[in-house]
Amino acid sequence: MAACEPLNHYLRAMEEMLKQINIHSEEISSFAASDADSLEQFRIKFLGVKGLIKAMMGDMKNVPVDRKKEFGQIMNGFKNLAEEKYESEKLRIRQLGAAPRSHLDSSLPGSPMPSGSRHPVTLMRNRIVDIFQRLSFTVAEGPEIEDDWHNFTALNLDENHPARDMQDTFYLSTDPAILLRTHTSNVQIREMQKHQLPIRIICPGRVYRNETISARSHCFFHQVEGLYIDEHVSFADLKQTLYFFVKEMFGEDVKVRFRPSYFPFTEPSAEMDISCLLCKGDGCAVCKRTGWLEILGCGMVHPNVLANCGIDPEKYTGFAFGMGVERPALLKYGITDIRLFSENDVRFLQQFSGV
Ligand code: 2NM
Repeated sequence: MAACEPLNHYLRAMEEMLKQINIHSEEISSFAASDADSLEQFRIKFLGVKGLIKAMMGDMKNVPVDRKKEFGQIMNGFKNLAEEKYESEKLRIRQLGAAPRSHLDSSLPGSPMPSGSRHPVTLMRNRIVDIFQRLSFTVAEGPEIEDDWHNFTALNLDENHPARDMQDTFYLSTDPAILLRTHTSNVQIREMQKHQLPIRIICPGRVYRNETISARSHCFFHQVEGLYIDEHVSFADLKQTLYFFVKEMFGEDVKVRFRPSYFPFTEPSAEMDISCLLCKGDGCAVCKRTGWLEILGCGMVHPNVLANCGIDPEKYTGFAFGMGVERPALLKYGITDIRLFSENDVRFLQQFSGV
């Protein structure tokens, strides 16, 4: 009996270890780490240098020699179970950390967006258009690619007018003649053709002329043209409308003068000057020592133009005017080269603000 005592002791120890392995295997299988801390606790408990598995491996010496192999396999399985659980939980916790975090405060103000600025030509065009809108003019727009009739013929320019020359106009085709409009008057022609009278429109837009590009002129630029047609519209109406515009645009102190001129589409025609904004009329380099700046052309719409659009010139009269946008913008902002307007250099553009 005495010889059996140590063997029984070993067997009991081994049975106890198998029981422990069963209990802990269940614990390991059902383990789910709630955070990195609880995962670390798991690692220390089972896989740490002073952990359960290390301790049980140490107890292998109590296992009878003929059971060592079997017990070793059980121990290895137990260790793998713990290690695999640890790795899979580590991965899961890391993915949880990468998910959107709920502590982000969506009510905080966002990072500021740098605000852009309007183009100086747009600023000047809007200023001009706004003033006429206050006089009940409405904005009308039309095509930049136009046929010969709407750009020239309807406007009373005969077949031999120099503006029709290839030297001055960009033709896209000659038969039929399709071109880039040389003024926004094509919009007025198209409005008159609708026969909805009276007409009171302001027409801003880009126009094209085949000119040598320099500091003072470009092959495209911007215009604002206006048209008012009704019964009994007179030259006095034209003058008062443009006086109002000049006062609003350049201030009360600015002086105005009309000079007789010629356009095929108006009769009589005039050009309007304002006293020089820089020298107040004394004479300087900007006004070429004249004391005056030419700002627009105008006149009473030629009866032929009204008739071309199907409007009875015996019943209706009207005035029209046209001005460039770049020239006054150069003056207002003290710019000396018109080419800056079309180069899109951000260092230039970001200097302008306002609406
Ligand atoms: C100008 C000067 C004078 C003008 C005339 C017309 C139309 F279509 F009614 F005949 N539109 N624009 C006109 C008149 C334009 O620009 C310097």
